[in-house]
Amino acid sequence: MTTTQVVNPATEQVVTTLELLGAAETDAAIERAQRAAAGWREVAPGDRARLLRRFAEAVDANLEQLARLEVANAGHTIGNARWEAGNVRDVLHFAAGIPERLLGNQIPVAGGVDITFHEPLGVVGVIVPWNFPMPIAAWGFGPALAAGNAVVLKPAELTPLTAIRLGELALEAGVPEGVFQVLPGKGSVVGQRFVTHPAVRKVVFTGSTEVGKQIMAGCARQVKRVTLELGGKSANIVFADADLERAAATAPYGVFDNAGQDCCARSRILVQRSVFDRFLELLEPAVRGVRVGDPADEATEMGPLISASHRARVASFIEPSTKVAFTGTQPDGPGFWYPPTVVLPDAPSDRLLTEEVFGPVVAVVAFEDEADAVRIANDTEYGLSGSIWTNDVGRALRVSRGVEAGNLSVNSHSSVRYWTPFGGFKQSGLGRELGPDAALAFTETKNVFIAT
Ligand code: TAP
Repeated sequence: MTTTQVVNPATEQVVTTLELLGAAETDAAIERAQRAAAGWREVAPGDRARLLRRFAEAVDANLEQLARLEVANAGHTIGNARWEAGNVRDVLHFAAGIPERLLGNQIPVAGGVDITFHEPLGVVGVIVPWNFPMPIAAWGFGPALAAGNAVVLKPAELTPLTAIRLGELALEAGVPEGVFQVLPGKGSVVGQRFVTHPAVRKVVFTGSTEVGKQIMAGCARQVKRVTLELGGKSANIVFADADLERAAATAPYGVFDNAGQDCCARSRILVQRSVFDRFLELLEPAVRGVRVGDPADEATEMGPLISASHRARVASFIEPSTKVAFTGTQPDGPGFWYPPTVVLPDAPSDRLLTEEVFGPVVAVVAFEDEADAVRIANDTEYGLSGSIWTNDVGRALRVSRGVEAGNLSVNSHSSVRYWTPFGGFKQSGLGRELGPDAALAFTETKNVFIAT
């Protein structure tokens, strides 16, 4: 059996050592899920709803413990980690509304009655990255379970602890054995088995665009359903007519939250040329003011990066020729720290404008007018998120319609609400999670005609 050491990224201390599942154990778990799915879909809708509510309440009762676990495992600030555990609870409560409202249609036809059903798929495999271990897991397993599927969940090797605890809480809440299983292991072993095992009928993958493409190609062999949530290079567009003070004061939090390890990070700031210099003057104190340090400290706003190798990758983006405008602070001593960094690329082809850094590095560029802003915002293979700062409501709507991205915010940097759909355009993904249609991603529509 292979093992892995779980490391606290803020201290570099080993938190625990875990066993990783191999292919045979993964197959056994998938087969257990297949048997459990047959029973779970027969659980009366009201009872399935009640079990999900109990699961949500168990998460709520253990919220502080889950949050502390995430601080230790992923280096998330305690404030963020509490929000993330609370988001799992809320997604489960929202999902608990699904079983009793999974309505089909009765469609008028000649010669009989026609009705549609939303049938569960069977076993759903959810593959989760290390950046938001709790919420991203719940966006998959909440609605999937609600729609009557069994779930096998593979957390990232670096951050398995909260997922494992969520698996225990589901069982304590009364979710039947085998319906929700957490399988720590390598992507190339456990994750790949989700792709190749015929009993897994859908894969929900969140992670890099590169691995997402492999998952999609692998799933194609079995015409397996797939939802992909991939990378981003989102734009924060600041017009001259915006509340410049607020736009500058909030911009660091739109990109440096979770140390920039956020698929929705607004890692390109596009500023109208007439206010470019003023915006940078206002941005500098805001960036220097970001409190970087011990994630367990309530006042901390930014923690460390996830690992030494990830820090080396982030650092590799800053070359000797890179124009660094200014940086924020970072603590001394152990931990995978990297300071908030603001760069001014010269050319549109600069890697800092085209590639996802996934760290606390933001590129600021100037634009001329509305059309130029939309053109630059769309000059990327990605299309996940973005912000528009303006006091002109017409412009806000025009630019929102023009930017090719799945989740935009006006005079705000908020992307994620469990009530609303979430997902990417272009190479940022395929399909949507959350929102009113969440369950439909985990069901097949069946049409039945009854001759009268
Ligand atoms: P990846 O390296 O792609 O890993 C993501 C998950 O896939 C991990 O659990 C990984 O397992 C697993 N995996 C790796 N290779 C696999 C394979 N061949 N088959 C099946 N599973 C495999 O991404 P990451 O570096 O952890 O996460 C960062 C990326 O995720 C960024 O690009 C970010 O933008 C994206 N992301 C997107 C979103 C949304 S919602 N669009 C949200 C968060 C993150 P192991 O790591 O355990 O091997």
